[in-house]
Amino acid sequence: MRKRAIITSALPYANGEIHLGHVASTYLPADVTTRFLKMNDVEAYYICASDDFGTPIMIQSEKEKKTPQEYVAHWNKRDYDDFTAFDIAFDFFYRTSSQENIEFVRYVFNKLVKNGHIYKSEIIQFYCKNDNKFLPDRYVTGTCPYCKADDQYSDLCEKCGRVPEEIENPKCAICGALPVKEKTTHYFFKLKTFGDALYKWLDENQNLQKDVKKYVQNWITSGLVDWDITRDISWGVPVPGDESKVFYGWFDNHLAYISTAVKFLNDKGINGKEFWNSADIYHFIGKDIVYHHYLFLPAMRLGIDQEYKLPDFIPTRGHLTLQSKKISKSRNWYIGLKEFLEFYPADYLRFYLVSINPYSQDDLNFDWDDFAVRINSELIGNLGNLVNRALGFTKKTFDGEIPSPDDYDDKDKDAEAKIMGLASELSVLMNQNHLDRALKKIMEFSTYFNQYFQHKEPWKKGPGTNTCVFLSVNAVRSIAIALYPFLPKSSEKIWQQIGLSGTVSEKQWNEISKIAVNPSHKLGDITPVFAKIEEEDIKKRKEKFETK
Ligand code: B3M
Ligand code: ZN
Repeated sequence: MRKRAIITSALPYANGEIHLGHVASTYLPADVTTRFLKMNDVEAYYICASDDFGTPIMIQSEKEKKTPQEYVAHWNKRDYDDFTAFDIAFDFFYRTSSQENIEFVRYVFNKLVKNGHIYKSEIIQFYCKNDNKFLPDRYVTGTCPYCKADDQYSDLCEKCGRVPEEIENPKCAICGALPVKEKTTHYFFKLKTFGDALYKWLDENQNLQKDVKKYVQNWITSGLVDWDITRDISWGVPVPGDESKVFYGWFDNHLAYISTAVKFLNDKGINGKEFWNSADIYHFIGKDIVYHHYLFLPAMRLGIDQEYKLPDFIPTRGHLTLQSKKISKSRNWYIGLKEFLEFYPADYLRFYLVSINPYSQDDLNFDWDDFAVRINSELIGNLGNLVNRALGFTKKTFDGEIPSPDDYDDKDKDAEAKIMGLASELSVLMNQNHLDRALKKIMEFSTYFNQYFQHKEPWKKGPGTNTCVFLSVNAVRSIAIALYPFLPKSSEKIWQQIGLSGTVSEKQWNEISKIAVNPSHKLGDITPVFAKIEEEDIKKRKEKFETK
């Protein structure tokens, strides 16, 4: 049987445009990984959805005088279009407010009830008398009870990553007033009772990042608290048997990973549940939602008897800062994906964001000058140069026809070995999620062949010229394939210029290490694959930020 995989990335709130911060930590690494898995004959599907429910969306749609349904439909489409323009190739992009998800969420709740993991409890909730609203989650700000960080939302401390039981010094986030406390009845998930099982699961899963595991296990050791899973608002999945309440967004959203995948697969005529349970499950996330993905999500799956298996990989990455400052939509300190792509090709951004993004929780920084330098000197100066040189020289000197190689000297043998070894060298890094290092390896391979070409001086047309041309064009072919998960458009362009048939997307990964451009093959038309970023241009882009 072919290996199977389901890849998800954190579901974007249907509440605003996608910006560079989103794609850097989640969507791009997941897209690169999916493309890589597909090239390795894994039956892999990349699944995502808009995250439609919750108080912020309800309040914003009211402000815009739209129904919540209209409001989320708008953002669902816009986000999908922006992702597509960035060559994020979802196999299916759906929504948490789908009928399938609503039914699944209610099903899971009922099963959790049946298994004894849910209880009802009267609680005191913050209530704002100005706004006549219960104030859940982001609607109260205050001081984190654990790390004492100020100005944190009541449902998540951004400093220490924990979910406060009760925020200190509360304020209404809408009007700033001191909220009062009112009684209401909520449903709770017994997260506390899952501490041991979660600890064990983390211990046993060797694919999870060690440092993340460690601090999640520390949270478990210092004591979990039961989780309030309902809200007194109208926009959400209604609680079975208590329909005036809805589920908290974090109860239903991650269930859409499953319901969306299952719908997609069932529609294809594949048994979705069976597929899920025999696949490697990947959830790509940013480090701010570790708590939800390493505790709530697995606990809920344990609570329904693992009817759907737990994740194998939860690749977790840091946040993007912009010109070394924290991205903030409200302060307009961000770069919208759509706007960015009006100025530069998707592949430039993909190249830059993968290059600066290690497989860790370290933050990464978008810097306009650094972006221009890396594109101009690395992508164009190194890789573009090799492509141009090898293909251009063949065109000029051999009328685009690959010559038969002569005998190999030591340099040629070494160059050939480099090609033969590339696929597996890259595989090791890709399988460990070190996408940045894999991309760097491709760049080193390109540097190597630039030097090889330089050393061989084929323009002197001495002995060994044919071999040099033959191997260099083959190296360009290897690059075209290896580049595909990272820069799909450029990879296809290079492929066409070599004059090869079909598309790279149909190629198998191990093809990277084959010598498959044969003597007397004819190259296609050659034009520069990349265009340099001009200083003037970057200056203009930067101006917008320098005035802030
Ligand atoms: N919608 C976005 C975030 O907190 C949130 C992710 C849901 S993943 C199930 O980054
Ligand atoms: Zn208020």
